[in-house]
Amino acid sequence: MAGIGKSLRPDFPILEQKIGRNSLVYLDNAATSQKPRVVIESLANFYQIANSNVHRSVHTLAERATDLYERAREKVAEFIGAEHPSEIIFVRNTTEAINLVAYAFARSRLAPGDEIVVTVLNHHSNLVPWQQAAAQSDAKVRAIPLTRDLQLDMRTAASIIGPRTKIVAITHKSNVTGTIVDVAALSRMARQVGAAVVIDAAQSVPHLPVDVHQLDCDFLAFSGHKMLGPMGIGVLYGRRELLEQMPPFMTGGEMVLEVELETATWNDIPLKFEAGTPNVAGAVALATAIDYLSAVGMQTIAEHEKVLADAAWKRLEKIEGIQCVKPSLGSNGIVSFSMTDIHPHDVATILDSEGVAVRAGHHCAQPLHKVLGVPATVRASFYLYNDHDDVDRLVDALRTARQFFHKRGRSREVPL
Ligand code: 7TS
Repeated sequence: MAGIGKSLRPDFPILEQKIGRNSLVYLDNAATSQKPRVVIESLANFYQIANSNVHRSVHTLAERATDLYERAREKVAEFIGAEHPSEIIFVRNTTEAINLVAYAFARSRLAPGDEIVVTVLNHHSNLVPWQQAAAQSDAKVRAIPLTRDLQLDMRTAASIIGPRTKIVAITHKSNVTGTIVDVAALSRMARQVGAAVVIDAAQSVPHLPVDVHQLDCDFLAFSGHKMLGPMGIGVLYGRRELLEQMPPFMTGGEMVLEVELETATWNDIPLKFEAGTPNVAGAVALATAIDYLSAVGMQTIAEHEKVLADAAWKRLEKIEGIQCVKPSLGSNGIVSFSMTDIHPHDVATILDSEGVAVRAGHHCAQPLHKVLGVPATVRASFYLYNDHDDVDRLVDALRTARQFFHKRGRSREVPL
């Protein structure tokens, strides 16, 4: 099982480098993933043989670029089980995708007294846009809490989702605890009251099989850069019927049909939501990333990460002074913790000096950290190219951190 990490690692050129004297162990995959050579080449290749603007000129390069761009859309649609490619809108990232829904869908539908239901697991990018939309409409944001074992409290969810609920905006997989939310169950509750379901899939689409029909969601957002693709390309899936009804988010070129000096009519979906020149090379390279992930298999990737995280937990739990943020049903490739007397940023700095890249902080999930009772955590997040040697290096580096601070006495306070 741990075999895939070792065999895939040579495909990722960045992992060959040293950090100081140590080989790089990259465990910050929840922030962004590294890119395989085929994706880097796909980007370069687009600019070498196909670069042109899309959907406008008739020359050969323009048709080649348009064809590659639209084939990338088809590939994304197939990857997440969308019914039609027109339900796939290319955006910059998850954040932009959720803002698109909050502006173009929510603001025109919310009335005073309506409620938007979120969860305490939500990343800020699936929380702040809803706060803004609610403030504009005199609506209210309500949050589904966690149980003590870091699962979403589905009983309370059933009492919070009610006749006033217009939108249920949830995280599929937490970027801090790795908790996987039972989206299909929440969708059923939302359907009963006629609310729309928006899924932040930034941490699920890159790491496990995701099918929009199984989840029964209306919108689903994710980022290319967390799934081996380039930065600056992301995806919003939206149910066709809803996208067709919605006004545009941004306006300008490409998203219009007819423009008079004082009025304009809108293009069909998906172009209605893709104003201006899109990131064509990014979309094409994202399609290459999807091919790479599919060849390995999403279920295989999910199981591989779970094996590594479980191996890490077993060892971490034996290190003195470690408080584990570990959901009872597993953390799915994410290992977050804090250490007594050592600030998370100090832990991350020492780990870096040992060549181990992790993230420390609140991971853009401050409400969740309030619930956890700590201002910050250290997070190691695994991906398909990691292996058991990386777990060994993480554990060794944490022991070094422990020894270093024991010698120096208590950690100084470092601001977040
Ligand atoms: N939603 C979740 C669950 C995320 O983990 C992130 C990024 C986002 C949304 C935003 O994605 P973006 O591509 O629009 O920036 N999470 C992290 C993280 O955990 N560390 O750095 C970024």
